[in-house]
Amino acid sequence: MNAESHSHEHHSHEHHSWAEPYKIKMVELLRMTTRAEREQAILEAGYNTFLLRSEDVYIDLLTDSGTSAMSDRQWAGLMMGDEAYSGSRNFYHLQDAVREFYGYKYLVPTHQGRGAEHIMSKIMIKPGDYVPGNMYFTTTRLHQELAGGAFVDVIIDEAHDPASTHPFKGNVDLRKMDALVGKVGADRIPYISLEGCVNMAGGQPFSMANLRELHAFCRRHGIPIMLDATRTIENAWFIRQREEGYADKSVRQILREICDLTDGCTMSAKKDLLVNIGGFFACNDEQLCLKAQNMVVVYEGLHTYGGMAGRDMEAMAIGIQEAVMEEHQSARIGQVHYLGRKLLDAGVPIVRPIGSHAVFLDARACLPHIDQDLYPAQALAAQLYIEAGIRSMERGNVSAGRDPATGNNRRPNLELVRLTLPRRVYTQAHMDVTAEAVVEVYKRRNEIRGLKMVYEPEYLRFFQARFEPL
Ligand code: P70
Repeated sequence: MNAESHSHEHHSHEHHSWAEPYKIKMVELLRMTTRAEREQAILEAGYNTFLLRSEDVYIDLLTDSGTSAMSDRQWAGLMMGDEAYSGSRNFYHLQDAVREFYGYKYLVPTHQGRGAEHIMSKIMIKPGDYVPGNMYFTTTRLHQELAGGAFVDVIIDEAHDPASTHPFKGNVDLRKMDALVGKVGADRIPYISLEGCVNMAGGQPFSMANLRELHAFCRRHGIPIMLDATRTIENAWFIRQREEGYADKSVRQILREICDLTDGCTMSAKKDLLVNIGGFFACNDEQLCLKAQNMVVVYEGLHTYGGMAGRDMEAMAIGIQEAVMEEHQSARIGQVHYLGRKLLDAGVPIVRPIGSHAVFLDARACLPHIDQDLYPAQALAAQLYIEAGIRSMERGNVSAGRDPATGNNRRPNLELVRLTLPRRVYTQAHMDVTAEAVVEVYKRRNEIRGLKMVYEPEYLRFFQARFEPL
């Protein structure tokens, strides 16, 4: 109660400085490089930041996935790993934590998020089905397609506009849902995939009001809501900050309220849950759980570990408890917003509002002279690496891939470079250096040229594609 009211007081002074609710016990030394070394490294990496060696990177903002710092308690949890093949005590700890904080009855662990997506897609989607979602995610959509389904985007239009300041750009457009049901029929829709802090839209939350409306709609039509719970705790924090009636509720309460309006989830625990590896599928329906348990032994591992070590499950169970702490989210998202505000103040075009886990540069606005099929965001990410050894990730035309029907690049409206912040890893000075480097690159934006793709793998091409400068 005391801690609760204290942190609320903290929130009401939104413009005061945020601070980390931890101190540093161990550090990892970084290697500094010269500009000439970086020019060589990115050339060898085919101008793809995924193909750089991490030792050649100074500040690694490629992803917040599996890159966060675990706490001393989580590290202690690793030592309590029960590595029995079956029935590990750590599985039961994790199941208890998922039941307590997320509220789902049944838990099926997987090695990471896409393992859970694979299993859910296989057990729920029939060939010819349509799977609506509040914007695509790369791995999620691929597994839907591999199971014979077609993804349908039902996010509000504002989400595709980097300049729109709508506070809940992750919302589902109920008219788009209604139109889909009218067109294909509810029996061709196995579920709607609902993501918190929508990654490809810039880390944008949905509102509780929108979820409640969606829930009513889906109940009417018998369509389950399957949550992509990867960044839902961060979504809960935004609801607390922005939505009428939630300022006095805890992140923990809001998380439960979200999950209670859904039927199950897939989870990449490498984000919100502060672990380096892991994921799960969870649901309330026993029959669905039995199907998932049966599938997990084919692709991941026994249903009490699903590809994780016992120690990983223990670290995750502890991570859940740390992730719902108000002061954790306040510092985590506070740091993202600190970096974002610096770039806004310098006039650099970024996706607004600033999201949960990253600041997204609007490469289309930065580099209007580069056609989208010459991959402006890919080129910008390469330049930022050359400038200061900062690694970011393309989230534009390369990530979106080709339309299976036409074979053409999808040319999405959002052509972005994501500067993603690991949790509890970098300092405010790192944010200052990052902002300075982005501003330097932005100043010489007119000299930046596009790229030609010279190697294109079939699936998830952005991971391994290679480019040459024009
Ligand atoms: C990222 C990572 C993973 C992710 C996610 C959402 C909302 C599922 C997953 C899959 C890693 C990544 C993945 C594909 C392309 C680029 C980067 N996102 N749902 O950096 O989980 O990686 O554990 O299999 O964000 O955003 P996993």
